[in-house]
Amino acid sequence: MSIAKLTDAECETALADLPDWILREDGLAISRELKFADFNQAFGFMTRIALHADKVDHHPEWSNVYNRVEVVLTTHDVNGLSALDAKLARKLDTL
Ligand code: H2B
Repeated sequence: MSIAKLTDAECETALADLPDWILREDGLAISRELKFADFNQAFGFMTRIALHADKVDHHPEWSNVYNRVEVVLTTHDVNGLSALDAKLARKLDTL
């Protein structure tokens, strides 16, 4: 599947819809930190995202410490952001 890298203007438009996400300084990734009640909630969230990510074949970079999950989204295939990152970010926001 071929996917296009978002232009700067498209990144801005996408981020306007994603207020909890931060554009990395180099403009090639977005990130968000999520906090849960405990590890069980955090890992349950990661499990649901993992199943979704594999289904859509677009995977987050992330780390977890106890109740905290740090997520970085980027599209390796275009070396930057694509519509897939915006879509996955919205999915994370809804779960
Ligand atoms: N995830 C992310 N975040 N970026 C990609 O470019 C990507 C991916 N590519 N998951 C997919 C898998 C690709 O490697 C496979 C072959 O479709």
